[in-house]
Amino acid sequence: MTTFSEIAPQLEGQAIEVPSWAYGNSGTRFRVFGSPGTPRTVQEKIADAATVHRFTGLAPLVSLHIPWDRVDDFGALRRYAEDLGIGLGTINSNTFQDEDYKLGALTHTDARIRQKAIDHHLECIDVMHETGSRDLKIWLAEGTNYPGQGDLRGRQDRLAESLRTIYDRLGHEQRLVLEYKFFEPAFYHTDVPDWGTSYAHVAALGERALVCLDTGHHAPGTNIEFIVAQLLRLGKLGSFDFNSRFYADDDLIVGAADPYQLFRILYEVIRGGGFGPDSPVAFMLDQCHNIEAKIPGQIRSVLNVQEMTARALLVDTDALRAAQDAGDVLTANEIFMDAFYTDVRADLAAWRESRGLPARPMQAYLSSGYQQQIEADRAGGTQAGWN
Ligand code: PSV
Ligand code: MN
Ligand code: MN
Repeated sequence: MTTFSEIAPQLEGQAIEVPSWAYGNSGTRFRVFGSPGTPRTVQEKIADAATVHRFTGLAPLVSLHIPWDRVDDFGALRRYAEDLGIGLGTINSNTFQDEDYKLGALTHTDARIRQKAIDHHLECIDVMHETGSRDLKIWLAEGTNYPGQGDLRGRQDRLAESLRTIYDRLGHEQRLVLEYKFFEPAFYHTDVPDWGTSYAHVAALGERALVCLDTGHHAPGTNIEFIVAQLLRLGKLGSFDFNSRFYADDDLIVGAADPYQLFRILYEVIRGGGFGPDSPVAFMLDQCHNIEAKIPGQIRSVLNVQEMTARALLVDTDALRAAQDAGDVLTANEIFMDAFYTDVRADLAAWRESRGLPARPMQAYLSSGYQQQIEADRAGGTQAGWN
């Protein structure tokens, strides 16, 4: 049996990137609920992200969304974040809120609209140079609602061409991660519906193009850890967007709906060399906190990832391999489950304390006065959100 003290050193340096949009107001198509203390500016979102890092030691980067987080001086924004102890991470493009993109952006039949969408991505790359970001994340809201509406093949060809132009503009240290989603907002087909399609495009582009796996973007019952294993095997897993789903693209707190699935995913990440200081895989959250408090929601999220990582590291891999090789089905399963069922919370609390962090980050945040302060300071302003 592997012990916590044996695996603890591997937890050092774990980094989970948080999304700026988790701090703004969000909702469903039925209602967006406001909440006291919600940031009014990108600087306030960054301050909240830095607070999550201060209490957990787990979230050293915040990911930005353009144009939601557009500012005049990204260099100054970077310095602002660094002064607060964090960095600016992945830059997310947005081609889903412009009238021109109703029938497509990078896939559009009209060359002018395609160029407009490409130019937006080139602007994102310019931003990345200022912010020091490594990754450009592309999620496309493109597809069709009705059979016959678009030429499936032609759309793929135009997409490949557009992505090529964007990829060729990347700096040598920069990467493109292409996210897939099997439905919504288009419902008959989406242009990048699955890992295979994303893989086909990034493989054609080159080494610095990789797949982004959003845990909420699969059909129910999909074996996501298998996809993780396969992409790592192919050297093409670039990043995760972690969240939980029950029905659709729910964007709920990671590990809330199915902690065992998160454990299984993290086990494959570790197994495939995707965890640790030299790993090319970015761990990000892609979540919205529609009804719960946002900063505590993010604290809970990064702690869930840490907790399941610790449990996955506890799998006794030598014993597991021996049982697998011996064809001992039940022992192999038992070894796996033993690690999953191990409660690591007390060990993690003591470990945090030994590193100068609060043993219980959630309680420490709630009694810190930060929430009361932002509620007082930010009263009366226009809150940021999905805008
Ligand atoms: C829409 O599905 C989405 O949730 C994607 O997962 C993106 O990563 C995110 O929005 C931000 O653009
Ligand atoms: Mn996502
Ligand atoms: Mn999504």
